[in-house]
Amino acid sequence: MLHLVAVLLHCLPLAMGHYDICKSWVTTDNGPSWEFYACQPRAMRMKDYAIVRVDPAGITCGDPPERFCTHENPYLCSDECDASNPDLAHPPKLMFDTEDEGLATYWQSVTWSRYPEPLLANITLSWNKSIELTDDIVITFEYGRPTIMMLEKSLDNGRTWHPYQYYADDCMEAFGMPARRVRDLSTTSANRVLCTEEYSRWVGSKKEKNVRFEVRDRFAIFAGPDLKNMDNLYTRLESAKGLKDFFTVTDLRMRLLRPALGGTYVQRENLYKYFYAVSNIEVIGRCKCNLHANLCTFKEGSLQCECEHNTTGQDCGKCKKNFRSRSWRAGSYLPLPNGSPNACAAAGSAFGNCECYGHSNRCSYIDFLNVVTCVSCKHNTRGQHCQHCRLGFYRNGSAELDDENVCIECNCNQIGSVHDRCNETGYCECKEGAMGPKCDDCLPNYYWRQGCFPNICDEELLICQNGGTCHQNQRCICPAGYKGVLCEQSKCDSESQDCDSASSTYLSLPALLLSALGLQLRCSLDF
Ligand SMILES: *[C@@H]1O[C@H](CO)[C@@H](O)[C@H](O)[C@H]1NC(C)=O
Ligand SMILES: *[C@@H]1O[C@H](CO)[C@@H](O)[C@H](O)[C@H]1NC(C)=O
Ligand SMILES: *[C@@H]1O[C@H](CO)[C@@H](O)[C@H](O)[C@H]1NC(C)=O
Ligand SMILES: *[C@@H]1O[C@H](CO)[C@@H](O)[C@H](O)[C@H]1NC(C)=O
Ligand SMILES: *[C@@H]1O[C@H](CO)[C@@H](O)[C@H](O)[C@H]1NC(C)=O
Ligand SMILES: [Ca+2]
Repeated sequence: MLHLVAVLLHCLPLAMGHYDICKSWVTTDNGPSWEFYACQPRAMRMKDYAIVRVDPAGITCGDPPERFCTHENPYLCSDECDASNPDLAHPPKLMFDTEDEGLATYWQSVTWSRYPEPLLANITLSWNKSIELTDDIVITFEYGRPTIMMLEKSLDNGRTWHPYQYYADDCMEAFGMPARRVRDLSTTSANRVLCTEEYSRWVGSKKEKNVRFEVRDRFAIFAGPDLKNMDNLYTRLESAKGLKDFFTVTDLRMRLLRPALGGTYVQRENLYKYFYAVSNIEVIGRCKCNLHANLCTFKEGSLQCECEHNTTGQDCGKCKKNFRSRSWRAGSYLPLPNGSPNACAAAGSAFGNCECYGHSNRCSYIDFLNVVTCVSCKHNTRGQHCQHCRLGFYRNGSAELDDENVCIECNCNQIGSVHDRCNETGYCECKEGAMGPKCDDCLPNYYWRQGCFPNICDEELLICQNGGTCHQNQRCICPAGYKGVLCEQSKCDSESQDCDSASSTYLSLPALLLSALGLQLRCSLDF
């Protein structure tokens, strides 16, 4: 009987769908205990949690009130958008509401009255949480789909953006890209960013309203047409570099670049029929919890994973305090079907009291010293407990000992420093003449030339004499007749021999003329 319960419990994860429980109480031959599994939250309608922003300011119609018409009825421009009248207003929130059957509510832009200046609008959705797409993004346009648009994504809360998909009725003309279809991608190109013409051509504004980002078609490359072979998809998500991240976003941005034209040309005499109208943006996905949570809740304005496996953080991306005896790892879909929880372990539980501050996954017992020590400390740490920084690194004062950033590279200037080590505040030991935390500067009266060398001349103490000029603190350029490091010696002061023989090479033109004259004079005297 007990065995049967165990078997049943064991099968539960599969029966209830994939990876939806994090642990279960099982009975084994050694008695009952918890068993842990990789787990993930259910997919949700993410549009309910997004913060939306529409740019530029003033792009939403109705302020001031404006008339518009449709491609079907281009000369009956009697529809009105008026932001101050709730019945005639089209604010951004109408892209996210639940609609009554048949009655579309939509955000609408101003009309293209400024043609030929482009009509541009950005719709940005932000979650302040990484989410993994599990189904197609579907953007529903009323009155025709844009003839040019672009979908962008961010993975870092909007700090950086990347193209996700290009849409145009003529990809080559709009983006200089050949048109491709997601259905034609292969296992090695499933995460390619492409331009598609499927959703931009004019088919009549009522017939086909949706613009898609095809997540299912890309999944189908691995899981088959009906997504029957999800195991293969999960295996691929673990092994193919960048594939998981491809489906992960924190923000999405639709850049609307040219509205529906309803024909080949823009009719200048009737610009009231060109605008954007979006009635719905469907984004189905799940919170990214690194396979450490099966619940994700909306708290304090953001989605947050309810972390298990003794992890913590918005994405369960860290080990909880006192559970950092080995470094944090994401759970894995493999081995099928339950995956690996890769749970964080309490300090002192798994390794006979050897704390490694999360910088090592392994301890070893050194027999002759009778100590347990961490093996292969990562993150530039070293020591029995990975508690020191490696040589050439120093302790990050604002990071805790179990932080990945705990050790910072000294970065000593190779030429200016005695060695590549530094003190606890990151100061390197400088050679003579060098200064600065990294020894990449020179002391006053030194100049940099593959290291710091004392000035030969300068403007203060070592001034070139007798009208000489100082060249890059390295040498005095002396006027004719002077020599010495600071041009302090007259050439004629010393042996006259030197003065004469050197003179011809250094003498200026007037001086040459003079000496020539002198020679002549001497000659005439001799006569
Ligand atoms: C839309 O966003 C892009 C950046 O992704 C920006 O370069 C562009 O100026 C924005 N357009 C408008 C109309 O705000
Ligand atoms: C984003 O989420 C984090 C973690 O939940 C929270 O601390 C932060 O205040 C949120 N930021 C915004 C702008 O909502
Ligand atoms: C997490 O820590 C608790 C003790 O606080 C322990 O009972 C539990 O088994 C741990 N979970 C995992 C997955 O290691
Ligand atoms: C020091 O640690 C903090 C906290 O993790 C981190 O934000 C910062 O970037 C680190 N400093 C350097 C120079 O790596
Ligand atoms: C590191 O060296 C700098 C420069 O010599 C010094 O100012 C600083 O106090 C030193 N820091 C420590 C912790 O010794
Ligand atoms: Ca709507």
